[in-house]
Amino acid sequence: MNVPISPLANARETDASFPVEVYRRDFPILAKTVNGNPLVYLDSAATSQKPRTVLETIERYYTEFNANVHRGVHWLSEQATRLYEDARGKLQRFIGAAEAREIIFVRGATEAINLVAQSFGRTRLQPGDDIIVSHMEHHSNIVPWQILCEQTGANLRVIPIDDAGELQIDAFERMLSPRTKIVAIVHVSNSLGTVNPVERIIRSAHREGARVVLDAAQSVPHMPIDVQSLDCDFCVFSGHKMYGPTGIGVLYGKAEWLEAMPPYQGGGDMIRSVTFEKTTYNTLPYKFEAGTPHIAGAIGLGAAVDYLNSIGMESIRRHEQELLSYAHSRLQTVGNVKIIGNAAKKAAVISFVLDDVHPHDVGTILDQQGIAVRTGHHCCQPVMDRYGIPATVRMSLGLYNNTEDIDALVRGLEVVRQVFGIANV
Ligand code: C6P
Repeated sequence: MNVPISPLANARETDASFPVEVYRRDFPILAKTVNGNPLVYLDSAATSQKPRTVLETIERYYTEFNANVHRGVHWLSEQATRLYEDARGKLQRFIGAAEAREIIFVRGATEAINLVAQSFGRTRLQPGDDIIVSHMEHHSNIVPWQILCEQTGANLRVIPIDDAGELQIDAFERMLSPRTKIVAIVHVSNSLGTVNPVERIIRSAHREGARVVLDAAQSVPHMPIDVQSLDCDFCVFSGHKMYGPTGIGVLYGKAEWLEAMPPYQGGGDMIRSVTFEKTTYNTLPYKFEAGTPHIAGAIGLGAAVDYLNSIGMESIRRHEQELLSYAHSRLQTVGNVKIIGNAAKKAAVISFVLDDVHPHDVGTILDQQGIAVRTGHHCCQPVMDRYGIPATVRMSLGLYNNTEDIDALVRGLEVVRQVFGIANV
């Protein structure tokens, strides 16, 4: 096991500078009981829970300011527009983008990747060009590129991963050539937890003139991100994994690329003028926000950003790293557990299998104890194929998790072992 074990890894208490019990009270759902047990929520990689401030912000928007944006001269519309654009500014500062117009509100990471593939990719790729992805991508960062390859005659190349779940960077660098047009890479793997060396990947790709799409769906909620210092060309993430609402997410793109890209969808708000002879398009970011946007979602996401800033992303990262180390060491005490993904740098996710017990059975027995984990292929079938397994059990962390949650999981797994008669083997 390569994950560095922090001095606190075997202690029951977490860092006193991170008052997790106080933060837990911000999340009303964590007070629930499920199947007669206190809820233990270990599925934040699928979606995070929402703090009260986000819930209240959305309610307040609908009760006090609801109107369409960019369309009305009336007071309510001006308020809604101001709140919506304020949210854009919050997202800009949160990820260190140079300008607010580089933040495009979309439905989530999936829509953002499809937008880049169809707008940026479709107009630039030629037969014989290469798009590079890695073996650990989410289906959302594979299928849009496969569709683009079918449309343009480009080839999809895949960076292999090793047994620990790390990218084979040398293989990637050998793969790069002047034919490489796009490198689409996940920052933190949702199935293995691996934190990829994206700074090096971006530098190497740029040396060959390729553009980099960073899938930050599992990194933005867990660590500070600065898109300018990373120098990625595009960065995508979903609001619902970072304590915001569902149905809202962000495409960040460098203005020079977004300016040059054609619209992805046509409709209201993305035009400057329309006649039957010719339509001209709006400026950034509106060119890519056709139709009435998810106004409440964007404003709710802005509230989530305020909440994260009030705690501090570096503090969240440290807390989750300590908890991850604790979870790794505790899970290793459970007989018959095999962790899938032992990269030296991991974040917030541990996938594992328990002998011959199907992950769905593990998940069902844990659920009976109020413990929520995800089981299955986690939208990463190629990762499962790489390890020769159909599925894993995945526990994933949010800022509200504590050592008690991990202890409950360990106790829950002992119950699974008893049910399947593999205890004390
Ligand atoms: N992963 C999980 O349980 P959307 O669905 O658009 O919000 O996010 C897609 C996505 C893209 N990239 C990565 C790395 C992801 O983890 C996800 C979503 C969830 O792992 C749901 S499948």
